[in-house]
Amino acid sequence: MTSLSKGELRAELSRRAFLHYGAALGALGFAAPSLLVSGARAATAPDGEVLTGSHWGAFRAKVEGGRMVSIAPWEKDPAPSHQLSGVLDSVYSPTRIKFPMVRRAYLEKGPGADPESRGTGDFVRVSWDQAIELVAKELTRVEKTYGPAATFAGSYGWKSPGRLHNCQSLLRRMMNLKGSFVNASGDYSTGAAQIILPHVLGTLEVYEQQTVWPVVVDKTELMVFWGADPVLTNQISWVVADHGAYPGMKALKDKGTKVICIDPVRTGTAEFFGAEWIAPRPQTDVALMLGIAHTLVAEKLYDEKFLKTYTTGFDKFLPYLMGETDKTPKTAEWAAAITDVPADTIKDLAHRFAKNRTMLAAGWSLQRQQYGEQRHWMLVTLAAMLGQIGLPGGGFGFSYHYASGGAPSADAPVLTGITDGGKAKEGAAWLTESGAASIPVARVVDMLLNPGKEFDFNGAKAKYPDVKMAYWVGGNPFVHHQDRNRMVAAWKKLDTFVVQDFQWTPTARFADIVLPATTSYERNDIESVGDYAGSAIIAMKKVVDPVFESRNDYDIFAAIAGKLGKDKAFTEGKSEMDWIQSFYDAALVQAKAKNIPMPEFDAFWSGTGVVEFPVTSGKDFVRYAKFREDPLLEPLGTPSGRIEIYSKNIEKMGYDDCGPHPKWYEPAERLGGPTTKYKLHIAASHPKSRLHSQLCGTKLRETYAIAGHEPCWINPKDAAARGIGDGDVVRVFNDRGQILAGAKVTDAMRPGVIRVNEGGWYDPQEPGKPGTLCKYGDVNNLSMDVGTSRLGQGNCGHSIVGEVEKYAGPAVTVDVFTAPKPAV
Ligand SMILES: Nc1nc2c(c(=O)[nH]1)N[C@H]1C(S)=C(S)[C@@H](COP(=O)(O)OP(=O)(O)OC[C@H]3O[C@@H](n4cnc5c(=O)[nH]c(N)nc54)[C@H](O)[C@@H]3O)O[C@H]1N2
Ligand SMILES: Nc1nc2c(c(=O)[nH]1)N[C@H]1C(S)=C(S)[C@@H](COP(=O)(O)OP(=O)(O)OC[C@H]3O[C@@H](n4cnc5c(=O)[nH]c(N)nc54)[C@H](O)[C@@H]3O)O[C@H]1N2
Ligand SMILES: [Mo]
Repeated sequence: MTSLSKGELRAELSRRAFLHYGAALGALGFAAPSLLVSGARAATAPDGEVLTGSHWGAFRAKVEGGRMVSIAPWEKDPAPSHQLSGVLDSVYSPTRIKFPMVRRAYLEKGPGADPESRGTGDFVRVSWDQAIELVAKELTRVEKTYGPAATFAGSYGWKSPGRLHNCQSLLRRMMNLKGSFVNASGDYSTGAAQIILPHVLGTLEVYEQQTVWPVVVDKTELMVFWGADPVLTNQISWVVADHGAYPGMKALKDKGTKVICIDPVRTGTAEFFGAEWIAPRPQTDVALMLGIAHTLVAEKLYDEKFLKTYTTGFDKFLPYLMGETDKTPKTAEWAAAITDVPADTIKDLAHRFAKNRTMLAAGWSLQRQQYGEQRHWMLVTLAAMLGQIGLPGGGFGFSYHYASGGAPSADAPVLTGITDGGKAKEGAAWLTESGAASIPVARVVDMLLNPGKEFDFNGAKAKYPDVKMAYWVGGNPFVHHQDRNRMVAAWKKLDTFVVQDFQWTPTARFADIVLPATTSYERNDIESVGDYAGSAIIAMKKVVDPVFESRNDYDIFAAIAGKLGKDKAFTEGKSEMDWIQSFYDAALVQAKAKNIPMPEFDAFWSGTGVVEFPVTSGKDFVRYAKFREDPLLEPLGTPSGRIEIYSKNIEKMGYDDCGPHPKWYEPAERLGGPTTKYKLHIAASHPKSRLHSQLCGTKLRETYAIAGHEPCWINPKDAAARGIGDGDVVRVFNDRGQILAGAKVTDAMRPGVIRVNEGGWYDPQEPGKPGTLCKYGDVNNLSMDVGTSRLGQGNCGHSIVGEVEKYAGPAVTVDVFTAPKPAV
């Protein structure tokens, strides 16, 4: 069911997780040759104003002479994102891919030729016909020669919203018609948490609705943002952003509710709330939580009755907490030595958590680290000890920072979308996606480097397939994946790498065949507003005609399917508007059955292009209230029906890196770690003015880049000790790689921690050369490519240490933000 959106995936995965762990046991013709600067093209999309949607929210685009000239947020958006200005620029930026292009050596000598020239920008322009032919032939050759598990189409990333032009579902739809492929499961966001939490709570939890903001505002006395920066991260959603968390956050602030931020950075959220700032050493949060838990026990502040009624296994966890099993009581003093948070502060947190109605709202950075599974498990354990789970405004919440979790859900029908047409496989939950084989998504480089190697994943064992070809759409792995140098080496193993995007990303530069896609503003589509709120269905009407020779993902895949003799099966004989209407009509049927007012399709599409839904029962939702009321009739989807502080299923797996109860594990490297070589932790957080790497190629970059590089935030003490001044060009490095960045000296950083946001475009000085300097500042040159543990196999993008120095080398030119020369 990879065709589902992350929102639907959320519900679907929860359902599967429930079944698994649950009580039951457990688009083409030849396009007109491109003359074409966009403005010169005859406009079929009319001038005027068009309402559409994006990850950054709904907006009205103004079109003049066939060109989008300005963007204004939808008037019903309560908190529009400043990033919208970059969205306009992204359509016309110099990074746009104009034509299909093929790497010269590949075109001349065939698959696998001269892999060293990947990334050097030596491309040749080809016609669409030639490009489609090349791709179709290669798909066929690889399948015939090496079998179904030699093509990787587990392509991951933040493709644009839209239920039809869902490029990843469309890729897999085409691949399923061809034969089969290697898929990927999970995501980079919550790789560890989404595997551990079904064992603990019976749901993915990370993509579930939260106790709603109005209840939090009313009842919460102490709000704790733990490794979470909701003011920054709620700007975007997987579907069209509703921004419904912002009115909630504002009301909480206006009420004057006490807020604590536990974060190595004094975040924008901390500043917005005027919060108390507690800055532990990164990666040590489990120790902090254990110190608090120990204090609760030592001072008899924990809720024994709650533990007895609603949880299992506390008796097996307690001896570890008190040090009976390992002679190390996890006292506040013990925790202070690891976390660098004073023991008195830790005890004080325990007292205040117990005394107040406390909401522990955790972000996901915590689990994008080695042993990441332990963080959310221990946080649930701590919340269980406090006994407030299921009470209005108390307990824990793992999505207050994401897609406006906690914005009340509307009574809305479910909007379906194009499917990948694959048959779900029977077996372990993580294997149920279509494909000949599946790997945990962040193990892709490990897979390429180690064909045939056995790996563990959530109790199962499997072998890596031997992949010869990869096809990527709607993602930017040469920015999002960890340890760039290892990745560059692994990629040399591929015969063929096809990339379909609308911009010359670092990934597209490393491709053999580059296919130019349209942006979602160049085609018609339909989408929901709000992952959790589901407040509306919106028409994403075409704003402008395709820029240059770009084509819709749907049309590209339909053409490839056509070359394979499968065009009817791919299109089912439907046009773009037929598909869109079919999704709308399926929602309309549900709406009628539930008496939810919704116009007929034609009235919707030719009218305002938006249907809003009312909020009724969703407005006072309290997570786990039903379970608290009646744990027998409303059991959790865990084997015991309760919160599992000890998991017998995990015990059976026998992993040494994820035991049967939450535990402190010393990571391979961390700030102040016993064997750590480098003195600084590098926080690779999500950026305020981008969505990962998206919009990095736009004018927005000029608002934050320092001396033309990605910023590196550094505390004044750390800067002074290294002779670094504000605005200096610095070199950030460790044994894995080196990048340039621009120093931003600020006391918002905890000493010992520097910050370089993820998503900066990889700009290698010598493409393909191991260890080469990244000229712009892609932090994933420095991160490590290991799984969180054998259980979750998530990525460890937040486990980085390194050093920084004033850059003394020769001046460099950042040139990743213009198209490679032959492609201009
Ligand atoms: N060190 C470190 N690394 C991290 C993280 C971290 O915290 N630290 N975070 C991780 C997380 S949580 C995530 S989710 C990933 C994000 O990684 P990605 O999702 O890969 O990042 P994006 O920059 O959003 O890339 C989306 C790409 O899809 C393209 N695209 C958008 N719409 C379309 C479309 O309609 N058609 C086509 N063909 N292409 C389209 C965009 O142009 C862009 O190149 O990064 C991960 N990497
Ligand atoms: N503007 C914007 N919003 C986004 C995104 C984006 O790219 N841009 N990406 C979206 C996506 S795909 C996702 S998955 C979410 C990501 O949401 P998160 O994973 O929650 O975001 P991060 O920025 O990785 O981390 C949040 C905070 O955790 C802190 N932190 C890092 N390490 C530690 C630690 O060891 N301990 C503690 N206590 N704190 C730590 C960071 O300093 C940061 O302030 O955001 C979403 N929202
Ligand atoms: Mo993510």
